[in-house]
Amino acid sequence: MSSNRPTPAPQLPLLASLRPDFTWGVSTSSFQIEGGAREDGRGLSIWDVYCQSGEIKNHDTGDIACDHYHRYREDVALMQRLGVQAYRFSVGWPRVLPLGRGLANEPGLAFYDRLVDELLAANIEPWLCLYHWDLPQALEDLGGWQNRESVAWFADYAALIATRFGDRVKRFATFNEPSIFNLFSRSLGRRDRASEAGLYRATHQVNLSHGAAVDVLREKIRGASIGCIHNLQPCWPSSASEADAAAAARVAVYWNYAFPDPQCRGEYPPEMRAAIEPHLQPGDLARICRPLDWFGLNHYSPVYVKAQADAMLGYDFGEKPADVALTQIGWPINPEVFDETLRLAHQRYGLPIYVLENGYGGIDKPDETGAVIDPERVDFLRGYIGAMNSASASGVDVRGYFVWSLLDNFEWASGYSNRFGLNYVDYLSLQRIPKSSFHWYADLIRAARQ
Ligand code: IFM
Repeated sequence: MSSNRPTPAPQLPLLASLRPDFTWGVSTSSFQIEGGAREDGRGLSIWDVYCQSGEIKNHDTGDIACDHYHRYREDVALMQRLGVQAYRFSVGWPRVLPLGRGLANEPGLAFYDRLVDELLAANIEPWLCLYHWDLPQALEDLGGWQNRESVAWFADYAALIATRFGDRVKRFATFNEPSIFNLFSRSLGRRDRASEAGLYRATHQVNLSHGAAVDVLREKIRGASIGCIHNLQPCWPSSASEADAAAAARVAVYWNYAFPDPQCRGEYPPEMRAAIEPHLQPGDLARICRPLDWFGLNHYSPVYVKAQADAMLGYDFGEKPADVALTQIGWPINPEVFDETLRLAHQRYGLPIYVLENGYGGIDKPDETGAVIDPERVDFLRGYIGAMNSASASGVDVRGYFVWSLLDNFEWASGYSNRFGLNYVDYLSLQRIPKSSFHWYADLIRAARQ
């Protein structure tokens, strides 16, 4: 096998302005890597069910995924080779509470015990996210986030996790990218009054669930460090038309501010207030806006938007201008926008920032020697980490950076066709092959920690 090292090692100026105690990490999520979908009493999630709908590319499912459920030791060993100080993962809610509430599933909890213990033994800090989109189907059958009871379901689930893991885990995120799972599951459909109200009802109840979980974690875990993870990306019109500009402005407010504004500033953005009003009860904003320790920021690229009159928020994804640099899966590459986004989050929310997702989606393949050479991903990471360094130089309090992702994995509706990993996964043999970006990132972390 070739050495997998065609790219020069990282240069230190890239890191010159970062804090000495900066945290380097990688992120994953339960449904995207675990597999073991029918094992040890795990319940069904909405994604198990959605995978049967025919909507997923190549009819892929999460049944086996990266088989992390069985191979977590090998995966922690890969993290050790990378030299990361932290690993962000999510707990599969239906693995630990098969019906979403009620009786806990001991074998499911025991899996996360083994994972956490393995991480701690490797000196890697576990960052546990409670919700990365795999809602138990049994709760969806009761209305899911549309049901105000969801606030109590989520608080009880948080209590279970806090009680079980709070002795060893201190870093907790309540939700990953609440605007994305709400927008993508609800707003791209056709406009009708009921579903429009449903979007805002779910939005508000996810926000209330966040606040309730923060209180539970705080009460049960001494020294807990808590945040929520938001996807912030500017939404730009895909043409010069007024209609596209209006659509981009409308979706930008929802995408970027519908969750962090009430959580961190105690108010919904003015453009959304009328739509939220029917779902708001006295005291709700105070329930949502609980003290947080950090702001989790995920960022990939700007988003191009066009007007789509019959869609719920009046938008759809639009064409990108021909001169925009793209990743292999067609996402714009623009590190300057990352710098601007970090500044915006710093100014608007004033919390220490951890970048908990950033990475390059490709169509990687092993070459004839079996090596996976991905210079495009290395260039992407170099550009984006450089942009973070300049944000830090201008006073943005950014304290950590986690690559999405440790492994190639189940990329939602794109199935396994889009690859974000520092490690290539051969989905037949389940072998992991560190890509050249893996070695580059390991070298960068080593340089940063010297
Ligand atoms: O894979 C996803 C992840 O689940 C959430 N943030 C964006 C990633 C890449 O699409």
